[in-house]
Amino acid sequence: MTTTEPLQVIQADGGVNGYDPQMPESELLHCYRAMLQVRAFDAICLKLQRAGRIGFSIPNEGIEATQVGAASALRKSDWIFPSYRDFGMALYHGVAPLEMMHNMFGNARDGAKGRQMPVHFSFVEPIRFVSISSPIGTHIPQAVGVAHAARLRGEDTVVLASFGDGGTSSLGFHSGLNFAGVWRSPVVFLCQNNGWAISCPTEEQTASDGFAIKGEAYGIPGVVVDGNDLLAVRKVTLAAVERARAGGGPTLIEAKTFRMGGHSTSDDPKRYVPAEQFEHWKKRDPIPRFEKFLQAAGLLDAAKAVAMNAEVTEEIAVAARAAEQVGPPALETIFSDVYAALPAHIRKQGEQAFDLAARRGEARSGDGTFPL
Ligand SMILES: Cc1ncc(C[n+]2csc(CCOP(=O)(O)OP(=O)(O)O)c2C)c(N)n1
Ligand SMILES: [Mg+2]
Repeated sequence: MTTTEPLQVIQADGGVNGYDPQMPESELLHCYRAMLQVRAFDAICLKLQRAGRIGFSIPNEGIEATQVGAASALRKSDWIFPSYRDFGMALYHGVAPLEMMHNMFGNARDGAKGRQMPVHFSFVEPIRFVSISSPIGTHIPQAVGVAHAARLRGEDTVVLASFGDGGTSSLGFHSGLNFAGVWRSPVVFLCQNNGWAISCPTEEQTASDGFAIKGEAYGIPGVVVDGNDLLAVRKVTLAAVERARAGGGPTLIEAKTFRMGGHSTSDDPKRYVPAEQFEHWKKRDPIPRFEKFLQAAGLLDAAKAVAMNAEVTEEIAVAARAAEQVGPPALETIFSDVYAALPAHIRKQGEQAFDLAARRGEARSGDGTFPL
């Protein structure tokens, strides 16, 4: 029921042993571009954070193929319950980097009005990308609930719930998988096993033989895949999505990968990750690996790769500059989106807050009126 050897498609020389991904050239290049976008977004956010221009960011280097490969198996009508290391799924589905940068700066155009941490994105269009939740694993039963609701309504929607190896120790993982198994919910669980939960290594996380096997206790088949092989991740995710859509129930995918950066910009992984692990995984970088495949298939050459990289980096840099120009959300937005009709005592508190901000010279354009 559970596979143990990670499925691979792309070989060291870029060959695929006759495998046909059944993706048009434009789609393969779109996947490549989305991975470049993740890496550029990461690199620029790291610089912004180090320069004190944003507060925080989450590195994704090394896991781009897992995010993009899995996202490519979904329809726009499906739902994503992501982990905080999954924004490549949003980029793949066409969320504009500028929308994401508004969140990184917590500015007035941020969809969450600056109330979320950076990287805690949520989007309704072009795909339902549910707000990342910081408490690990809490989104797993929520994803199952949405999948169950879709089934009750007779929709053919599929839900992807993504989490890390550390997420499998949460209560949400066990209750979520249990009910998904009982209800045969149309949900795909994606465990990104990157070997670490901040500084906790896999061997201290679980005594079981990997993570895919954990599905068996809940009657859910498990599949292990090479998470740095975009075509392999897409292949297993597509099979799981199609099974779920056809009423076949959930699947637990374990994607073996590695984060080449810190847990967050507040972390220094060199203090706990052995240097050999970085060297081992550097040779397995998912982007050059996919480049080799594209080159072998005659879809990419060095000049085109350089040009795409430059174009994507410029796109993200332009987005960062534009988002930084947007001011912070107006003070009154802390009173919005909660009440249909603002209670008198809240209105009074607001007016006092606006008055105080004005007297201190802290009021900005827009502060001091209720939009409600
Ligand atoms: C319930 C809960 N416990 C602890 C934390 C602190 N914390 C944040 S990220 C993290 C590690 C999660 O590791 P993993 O699930 O493997 O994901 P990765 O960061 O490796 O992608 C921890 C322990 C938290 N956010 N929520
Ligand atoms: Mg992890």
